[in-house]
Amino acid sequence: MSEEIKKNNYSADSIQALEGMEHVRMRPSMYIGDVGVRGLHHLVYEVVDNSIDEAMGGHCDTIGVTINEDGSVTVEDNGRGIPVDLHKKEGVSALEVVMTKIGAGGKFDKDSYKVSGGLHGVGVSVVNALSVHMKSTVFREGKIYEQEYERGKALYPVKQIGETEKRGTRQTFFPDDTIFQQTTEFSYDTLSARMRELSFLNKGITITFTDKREVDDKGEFRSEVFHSDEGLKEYIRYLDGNREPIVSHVISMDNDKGEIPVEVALIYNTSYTENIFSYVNNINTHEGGTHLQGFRSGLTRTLKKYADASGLLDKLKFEIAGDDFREGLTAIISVKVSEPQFEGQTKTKLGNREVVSPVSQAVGEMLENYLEENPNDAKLIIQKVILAAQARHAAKKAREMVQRKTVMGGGGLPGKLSDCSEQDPARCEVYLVEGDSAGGTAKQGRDRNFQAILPLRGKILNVEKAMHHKVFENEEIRNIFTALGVTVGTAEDSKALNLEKLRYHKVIIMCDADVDGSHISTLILTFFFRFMKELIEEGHVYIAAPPLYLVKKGNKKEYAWNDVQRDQANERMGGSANIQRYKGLGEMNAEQLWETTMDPNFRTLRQVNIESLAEADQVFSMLMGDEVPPRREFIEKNAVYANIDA
Ligand code: 0RA
Repeated sequence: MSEEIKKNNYSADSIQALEGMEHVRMRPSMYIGDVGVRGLHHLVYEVVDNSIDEAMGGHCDTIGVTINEDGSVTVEDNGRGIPVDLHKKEGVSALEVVMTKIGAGGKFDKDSYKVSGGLHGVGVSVVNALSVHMKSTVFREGKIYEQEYERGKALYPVKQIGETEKRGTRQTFFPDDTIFQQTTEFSYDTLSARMRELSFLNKGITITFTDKREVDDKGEFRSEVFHSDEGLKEYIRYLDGNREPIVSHVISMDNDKGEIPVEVALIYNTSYTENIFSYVNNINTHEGGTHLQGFRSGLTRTLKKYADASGLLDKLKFEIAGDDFREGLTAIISVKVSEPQFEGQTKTKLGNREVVSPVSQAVGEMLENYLEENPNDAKLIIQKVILAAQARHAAKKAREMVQRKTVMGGGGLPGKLSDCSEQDPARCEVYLVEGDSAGGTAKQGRDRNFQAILPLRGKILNVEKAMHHKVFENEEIRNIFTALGVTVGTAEDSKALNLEKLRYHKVIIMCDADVDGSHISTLILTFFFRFMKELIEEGHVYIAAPPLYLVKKGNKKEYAWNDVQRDQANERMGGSANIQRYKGLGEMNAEQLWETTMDPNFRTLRQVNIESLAEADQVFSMLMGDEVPPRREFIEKNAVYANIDA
C-alpha cells in the first residue's frame, strides 16, 4: 500500500471512529444506562472489567482502584499491558484503537477470556468519550508508553516515556461534567461494595481500593484490600454472617472448565427469607433468568427426590411447593456466558435457553453429593421445608384476609388512615408516621389535597425474625398493605407483588431524628425490602428528614439539620441565640412540621435506592438479626443507612 492510500484510509477510518465517539456523547444513556449517579459509577466498572478479564485469562492477579485527590479515578493492573504496536488495519497503535474506537475492546485477541456483556463490556472507549481527560499508561516489554485524550480524542500518538521492569496497564479518567450534570463525585461506599463483590466473584484476585480525597486522623487514606481465595463460598459466609445456619457447611461447586462455567454456593439458615443472588459475567441479574431457572429446578428436583425417598413426607397432608424448598435459603449463582442475551425492563434478565440445563445438572449433582454425605443436615433441611409448607398454608389464609379487605374498595381502608382528596396516584403521597401523636400533628400540618397520613403505633414487627403468616397477621403491616393498595400473590406465584393499584407514588417514612426513630425507619425499610422490593426499586420509597434544631433569637428563627448548620445559624444571629434540640417530631407544632419536613418546596426527602441487593441484604440481616456486636459497630461507624444508599 502506498503512503498516500494509507493516509487516506487512516483519515477515513478516524472520521468513522470520531462519529462513533460523537454518538456516545450525544446518546450516553444508550451506552451506560443513564447519566446520573449510576451511570457515573458504571464508568469505573467498565474500566475495572477490562482488568478483571485480563485476570480471568490468567495474566494478572492484582488490580488497584483509586479515587484521586482531584476526583479522577485510576485503575491499574499487573497484566500484559494493552498492546501498543501498529494496528495494521487502522494505521495507528492498538492502544489508540482500543481507546478511541467504539466496539474495538479486546477484539484483536481472540484467545482472551472475554465474556463481558450487558451494561458493562461496552468498551473503555465509551469511558474515554465521556471523560474530559483520560490518560493511558502501558508498562510492556521493558518500556513505558503513554497517550492522553480529551473527550475521547487522542492528543498525540502513543509515545514511549521511559523504561520499566513492570508490566501492566494504568487508566486514569476524569468524568465530563457537561455529561454527568447531576454529579461527578464518586461514592466510596458504592465503589467499595462493587469491589468487594468482584473479589468474591473472581477468586484469587487482589483488589486494592483507595480514596485519596480525604485523610483520617492518622493522616492516612481510606483504603481496603479485597481478596477471596474461596470465592462464592466466602461470599455466602459474608452475606449470612449474621444469620444462624442450620447446616454445618456452605454447599458449593465450581465448574469453570465446562462449556458454560457455573459456580454455585448455598446455605440454609433459620430465617424465613429466600435470598438468591445471580450473576452473569459478574453482572448482578436482578431480574433472574435462565440460570436462576436452572438453579431452582435443580434444587427442587434433587431435594424432592431425597425427601420422597426418606419417607419424611409420608404424613404430610398437602403438596410441597417450589417456594417451600427455598425458605431460609441463601444462594449465589454465577455463570459465564460468551454471548449473553439480556432481557427484561432493566436488561438484567438472562435469556439464553442453553444455560438452563447445565446449571440445573450442576446444582443437582452438588446437592445430591452433599445430602448423601451429610444425612443429619439433609434431615434438618427437609424438616425446614415441611415447616415452610405448613407456614405457607397459614400465610395464605392471612393474606387472603388482607386481600379481601383491600378489594372491598373505599370502605376497606384502615381507620387510622387520613386519606387525601386527590385521586391520581402519581400526585399522591402518604406519610408513614411514627406514633399516634406525631401522626396527629402531621394530619393538622399536611396539605390534605395530596398528602395522606398513616400513623404507625410504636415499633412495627421485625420481619427479619418473623414467620410469613405472622407478618400478614400483624395489624400495622396489614394497614400498610391496604393503605397502599398493594396485594401479594397470584395463581402462578404466591409471592408476586401487584403494584398496579398503588394509591400513592411517594411513600414517605417519617420518624424522630433519634436512635429510636432510626430504628423504626429501619424496621419499616426492612419490611419494604423483604415484602415490597419493587416499591423500592421503582423509586417510590422516601425518608423524610425532620430538623434537629431550632435556632431562635428575637423574631428570627432558623432550622438546622446538623451541628454545622446549627452553629452557622447561631453565628448569623450574633452568637447568643436560643437553641432548641428537637427530641422528636412530637415537639414540633403542625406549622413547624409542615415548614420543615412536609412542604414540597422546602423539605428534603431522601429517596431510598438499592445499589447492590447483596450489600443491602447483608446490612438488613445484620441490623435486624440476633447478633448485637456487629449491629452496634455498624451504627457507631456509620450514619444510619450509609450503606443502603438512602
Ligand atoms: C489484548 C491483548 C493483550 C493485552 C490485552 C488485551 C489487555 C487489555 C487490558 C485492559 C486492561 N488491562 C489490560 N491488559 C491487557 C496482549 C497480548 C499479548 O501480550 O500477547
